Amino acid sequence: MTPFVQAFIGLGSNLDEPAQQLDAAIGWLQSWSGISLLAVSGYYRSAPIGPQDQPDFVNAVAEISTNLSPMQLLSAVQEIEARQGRERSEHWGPRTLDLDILLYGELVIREPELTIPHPQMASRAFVLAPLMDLAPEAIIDGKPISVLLETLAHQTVEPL
Ligand code: ROI
Repeated sequence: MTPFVQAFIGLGSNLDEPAQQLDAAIGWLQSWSGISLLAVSGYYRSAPIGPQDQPDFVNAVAEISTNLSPMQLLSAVQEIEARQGRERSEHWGPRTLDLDILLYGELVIREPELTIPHPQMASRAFVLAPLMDLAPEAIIDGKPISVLLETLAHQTVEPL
């Protein structure tokens, strides 16, 4: 059996009452077998990165402890996305719920289905701002999260 590992999940939504989508996703994480919810960041409103012709997002990060393997955790978050009506249609398009595994302990995975740490997190203020609430001392790609965030000051992210 896998020991418990501390992990961080990024949450995002820009459709169908985004803040309520995040509330519901937190509820699923809280009740999921093999997952303990440790903390949730504040909710942040962010301008869309990528295609601009879509609503603003609401983003947050959840800190969990889990004895699920990385692939089991990926299945769990995909199941939660599906339960909340996520349709995988448009790449980088609007979505009711997006859950990304950001960090899984100290593990580094580079598989076609799963890359941890999340490959784009270091360049996305909508991930780093909420993560900063929970892990202000985190080092990502060898750089302190606070330094990374300063370089991304042009990306609009504000507390909801
Ligand atoms: N932009 C923001 N601000 N927040 C997101 O969660 C988000 N998710 C995405 C893309 C479309 C890349 N842009 C985003 O998947």
